[in-house]
Amino acid sequence: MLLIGLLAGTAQGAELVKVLDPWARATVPGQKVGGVYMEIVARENLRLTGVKSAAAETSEVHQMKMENGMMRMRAVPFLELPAGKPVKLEPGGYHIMLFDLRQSLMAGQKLKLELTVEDRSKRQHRVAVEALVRDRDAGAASKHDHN
Ligand SMILES: [Cu+2]
Repeated sequence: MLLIGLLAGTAQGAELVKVLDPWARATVPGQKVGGVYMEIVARENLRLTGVKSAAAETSEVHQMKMENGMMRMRAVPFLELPAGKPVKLEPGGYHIMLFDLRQSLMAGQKLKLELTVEDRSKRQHRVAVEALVRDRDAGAASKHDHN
Protein backbone atom coordinates (compact mmCIF):
# COMPACT_ATOMS: atom_id res chain seq x y z
CA MET A 1 0.00 0.00 0.00
CA LEU A 2 1.32 3.38 -0.96
CA LEU A 3 0.30 4.97 2.32
CA ILE A 4 2.48 2.60 4.32
CA GLY A 5 5.44 3.43 2.14
CA LEU A 6 4.96 7.10 2.80
CA LEU A 7 4.70 6.67 6.53
CA ALA A 8 7.72 4.45 6.88
CA GLY A 9 10.30 7.21 6.57
CA THR A 10 10.83 8.59 10.03
CA ALA A 11 7.59 8.55 11.96
CA GLN A 12 7.51 4.85 12.67
CA GLY A 13 10.86 4.60 14.39
CA ALA A 14 9.33 4.58 17.85
CA GLU A 15 7.26 1.52 16.98
CA LEU A 16 10.26 -0.39 15.69
CA VAL A 17 12.14 -0.38 18.95
CA LYS A 18 11.37 -0.23 22.62
CA VAL A 19 13.89 1.72 24.67
CA LEU A 20 14.02 0.88 28.36
CA ASP A 21 15.49 2.95 31.16
CA PRO A 22 17.65 5.36 29.16
CA TRP A 23 20.05 7.27 31.39
CA ALA A 24 23.17 9.38 31.21
CA ARG A 25 25.84 9.84 33.80
CA ALA A 26 26.15 13.31 35.32
CA THR A 27 29.33 15.19 34.45
CA VAL A 28 31.54 17.48 36.50
CA PRO A 29 32.17 21.09 35.38
CA GLY A 30 34.61 21.17 32.48
CA GLN A 31 34.06 17.55 31.58
CA LYS A 32 33.52 17.34 27.83
CA VAL A 33 32.62 13.70 27.44
CA GLY A 34 29.51 11.91 28.59
CA GLY A 35 28.12 8.37 28.55
CA VAL A 36 24.55 7.28 27.83
CA TYR A 37 23.09 3.88 28.56
CA MET A 38 19.81 2.06 27.89
CA GLU A 39 18.29 -1.23 26.89
CA ILE A 40 16.94 -1.56 23.37
CA VAL A 41 14.48 -4.20 22.20
CA ALA A 42 13.88 -4.22 18.45
CA ARG A 43 10.62 -5.57 17.08
CA GLU A 44 12.33 -6.70 13.89
CA ASN A 45 15.97 -7.21 12.96
CA LEU A 46 17.55 -3.77 12.96
CA ARG A 47 20.88 -2.06 13.32
CA LEU A 48 21.64 0.94 15.44
CA THR A 49 23.64 3.03 12.99
CA GLY A 50 23.87 6.42 14.62
CA VAL A 51 23.00 8.75 17.43
CA LYS A 52 22.67 12.50 17.76
CA SER A 53 22.13 14.91 20.60
CA ALA A 54 21.85 18.67 20.57
CA ALA A 55 23.78 18.62 23.84
CA ALA A 56 27.00 17.44 22.20
CA GLU A 57 29.02 18.18 19.11
CA THR A 58 29.33 14.52 18.20
CA SER A 59 27.86 11.29 19.51
CA GLU A 60 29.12 7.79 18.80
CA VAL A 61 28.14 4.22 19.54
CA HIS A 62 31.05 2.62 21.39
CA GLN A 63 32.08 -0.83 22.36
CA MET A 64 34.15 -1.44 25.44
CA LYS A 65 35.93 -4.71 25.97
CA MET A 66 38.90 -6.39 27.49
CA GLU A 67 41.93 -6.58 25.23
CA ASN A 68 45.24 -7.93 26.48
CA GLY A 69 44.12 -7.33 30.04
CA MET A 70 43.07 -3.72 29.42
CA MET A 71 39.65 -2.18 28.95
CA ARG A 72 39.57 -0.54 25.55
CA MET A 73 36.80 1.28 23.76
CA ARG A 74 36.21 2.09 20.18
CA ALA A 75 33.48 3.48 17.98
CA VAL A 76 31.50 0.86 16.08
CA PRO A 77 29.86 1.59 12.71
CA PHE A 78 26.66 -0.11 13.86
CA LEU A 79 25.23 -2.32 16.55
CA GLU A 80 23.03 -5.30 15.67
CA LEU A 81 19.59 -5.27 17.29
CA PRO A 82 18.13 -8.76 16.77
CA ALA A 83 14.33 -8.95 16.84
CA GLY A 84 12.96 -9.46 20.34
CA LYS A 85 16.35 -9.76 21.98
CA PRO A 86 17.23 -7.06 24.52
CA VAL A 87 20.52 -5.31 23.78
CA LYS A 88 22.08 -3.55 26.73
CA LEU A 89 24.09 -0.38 26.53
CA GLU A 90 25.77 -0.22 29.90
CA PRO A 91 28.95 0.89 31.65
CA GLY A 92 31.71 -1.53 30.67
CA GLY A 93 29.94 -2.68 27.50
CA TYR A 94 28.31 -1.01 24.55
CA HIS A 95 27.43 2.60 25.25
CA ILE A 96 26.76 5.92 23.62
CA MET A 97 29.51 8.47 23.99
CA LEU A 98 28.92 12.19 23.73
CA PHE A 99 31.86 14.39 22.77
CA ASP A 100 32.31 18.14 23.23
CA LEU A 101 29.34 18.58 25.50
CA ARG A 102 27.78 22.03 25.21
CA GLN A 103 26.61 21.95 28.81
CA SER A 104 27.16 19.95 31.96
CA LEU A 105 24.86 17.00 32.49
CA MET A 106 23.26 17.51 35.88
CA ALA A 107 21.48 14.81 37.84
CA GLY A 108 17.73 15.02 37.38
CA GLN A 109 17.88 16.61 33.93
CA LYS A 110 16.46 15.00 30.83
CA LEU A 111 18.84 14.58 27.91
CA LYS A 112 17.31 14.37 24.46
CA LEU A 113 18.82 12.01 21.93
CA GLU A 114 17.89 10.74 18.54
CA LEU A 115 18.84 7.22 17.55
CA THR A 116 19.02 6.13 13.93
CA VAL A 117 18.09 2.53 13.23
CA GLU A 118 18.31 0.83 9.89
CA ASP A 119 15.94 -1.93 8.82
CA ARG A 120 16.73 -4.80 6.49
CA SER A 121 15.78 -2.79 3.43
CA LYS A 122 18.38 -0.20 4.51
CA ARG A 123 15.73 2.33 5.38
CA GLN A 124 16.70 4.67 8.20
CA HIS A 125 14.32 5.43 11.06
CA ARG A 126 14.75 7.98 13.79
CA VAL A 127 13.89 7.20 17.37
CA ALA A 128 13.59 9.99 19.92
CA VAL A 129 14.87 9.11 23.39
CA GLU A 130 14.88 11.08 26.63
CA ALA A 131 17.57 9.91 28.98
CA LEU A 132 17.48 10.74 32.66
CA VAL A 133 20.74 12.15 33.99
CA ARG A 134 21.82 10.29 37.10
CA ASP A 135 24.49 10.82 39.73
CA ARG A 136 28.05 10.06 38.78
CA ASP A 137 28.02 7.06 41.11
CA ALA A 138 25.27 5.38 39.14
CA GLY A 139 26.46 2.13 37.61
CA ALA A 140 29.96 2.72 38.92
CA ALA A 141 30.83 -0.96 38.76
CA SER A 142 33.35 -0.21 36.04
CA LYS A 143 35.44 2.87 35.47
CA HIS A 144 35.02 4.63 32.18
CA ASP A 145 38.03 6.76 31.36
CA HIS A 146 38.50 8.46 28.06
CA ASN A 147 42.16 9.39 28.11
CU1 LIG B 1 33.18 5.37 24.99
